[in-house]
Amino acid sequence: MRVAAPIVSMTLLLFTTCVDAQTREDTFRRADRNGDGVIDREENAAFVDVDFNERDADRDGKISHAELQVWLRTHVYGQQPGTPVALPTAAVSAVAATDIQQKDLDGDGFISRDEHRKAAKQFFRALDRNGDGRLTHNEFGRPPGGQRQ
Ligand SMILES: [Ca+2]
Ligand SMILES: [Ca+2]
Ligand SMILES: [Ca+2]
Repeated sequence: MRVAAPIVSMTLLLFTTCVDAQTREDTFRRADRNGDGVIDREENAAFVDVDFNERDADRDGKISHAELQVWLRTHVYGQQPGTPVALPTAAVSAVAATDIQQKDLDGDGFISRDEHRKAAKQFFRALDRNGDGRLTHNEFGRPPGGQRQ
């Protein structure tokens, strides 16, 4: 059975909903490969894996706390990779630690690809307000629990 794969991580949303509409826009466009304004299941699956690979810098199949901090600094604000964002180290460290805590189901201190997929799937469900397995631009742009228009 094919399972609908998820799309963005909790961490990304946490930051982007608080901070930066442009980053949300960029993320949506990256995930929406065929540009039809909807992120479907196949696009989700592809995006989640690419997203994992970006975070797992040393390609050992696990996202470490250090890797996640680097990723947050270089991706969260839609910056070019390698252009660190001036965020307080303690804040980035805390966000990374919280993210790992939430996703690390086996408690080894790392986020595995499988754990990443599971978390992203939950998140996708939260965003998919009408439950049709597709994310529209409108659904994507607002945090779960946010107000409907
Ligand atoms: Ca699409
Ligand atoms: Ca790693
Ligand atoms: Ca783990």
